[in-house]
Amino acid sequence: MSLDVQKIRKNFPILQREVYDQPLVYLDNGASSQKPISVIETIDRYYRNEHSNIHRGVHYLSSTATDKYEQARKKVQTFLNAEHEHECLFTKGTTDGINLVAHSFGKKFLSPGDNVIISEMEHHSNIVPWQMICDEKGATLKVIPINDAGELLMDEYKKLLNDKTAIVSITHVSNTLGTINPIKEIIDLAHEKGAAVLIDGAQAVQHMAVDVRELDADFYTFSGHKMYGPTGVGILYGKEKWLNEMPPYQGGGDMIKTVTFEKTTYNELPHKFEAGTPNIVGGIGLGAAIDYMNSVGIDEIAAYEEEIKVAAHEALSAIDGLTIYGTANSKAAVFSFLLDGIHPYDAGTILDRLGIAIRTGHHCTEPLMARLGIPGTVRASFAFYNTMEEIDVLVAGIERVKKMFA
Ligand code: C6P
Repeated sequence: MSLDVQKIRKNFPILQREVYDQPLVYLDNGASSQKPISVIETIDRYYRNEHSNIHRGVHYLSSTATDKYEQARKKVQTFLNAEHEHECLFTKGTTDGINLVAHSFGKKFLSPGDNVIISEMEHHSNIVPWQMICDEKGATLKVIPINDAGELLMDEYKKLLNDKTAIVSITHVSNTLGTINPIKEIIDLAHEKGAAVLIDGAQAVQHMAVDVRELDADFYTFSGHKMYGPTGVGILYGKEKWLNEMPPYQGGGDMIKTVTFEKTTYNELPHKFEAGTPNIVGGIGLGAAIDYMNSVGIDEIAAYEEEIKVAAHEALSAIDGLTIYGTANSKAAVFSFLLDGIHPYDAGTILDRLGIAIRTGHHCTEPLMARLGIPGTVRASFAFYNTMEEIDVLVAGIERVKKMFA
């Protein structure tokens, strides 16, 4: 095994606790991951010793807080291999990043008769902002269908793309199915038609290395809280050429150069898109999460999670009456499933009592549920701190659920 998982688990205080007198088996990492002590201590230290507003003061605390925040941006730049630091914008999270692009890019570059392409497996965050801006601009929203394994139908994508496609917005990894989409091919095909591409990386950056330059992504967005960082902070990467041309998303302090009642001029990147006092501790905490992931090794994380995925797939597939939704060739360690005749909510409630935290419901992918013809699923989503033994605990828990409903 490539990682010393028991050692890693000691870095996560919450993994030592019990719920209902059972050891916690945390398999809800797709919703939010747990935090290593280095991130917790960074946040604690910041509020005890370092807090001040940033980009504003000449005093010691303000300039050190500013330096720390900007160092975190530099870490993000390296993490994504972006060309410039100022291409990495701090946001509230993935939802905020997608809304920023939809409303700012959409305002400038969407015209009546244009189209925007998304897919059938998108999270509501990558559907609703596009519906809103398409309605406003008289543009059409087109949807790439999937096959029964949960893979995008690339031939259908090629048919949807045309000269009127302004932007394609696709998830890198499906939060419900685990499918890893062929985003390089998606980006290249879009670029052939002159369309920009936004990648929703909410379920990707915690599992694999992402290189926005190699991908040639126009935009790439993710949340801090799913990659071992704090809540309320995220990143939107955007190519400099787009960010320079796009109008600000919000107005306020920090995003301006000069203001008179007659006219305002806007600040340079990245500040043009960061109005108001940001989530300073969130940004610094996100930097600490990147340091933590680097210290474990992103390739090591990916390799170990692949082992977990193979083992979990084998174990879950062997359970009688269990159907897995999402069997793509290329997928992450995310398992949505249903048990014959048992409502996901009932299964989730019983598993919870056994100390197993999983998510139930539509996972903010209602159109995907409609495509699959089901109301929801039980979802177990793994992280690199999960163990092979926890797969056994999950399987035993599922058998217990089945027995209770037999
Ligand atoms: N999915 C899940 O349990 P925010 O809430 O902004 O951090 O992330 C939104 C989001 C966008 N895209 C994808 C692919 C996502 O998975 C999520 C968040 C969580 O699956 C909560 S609904």
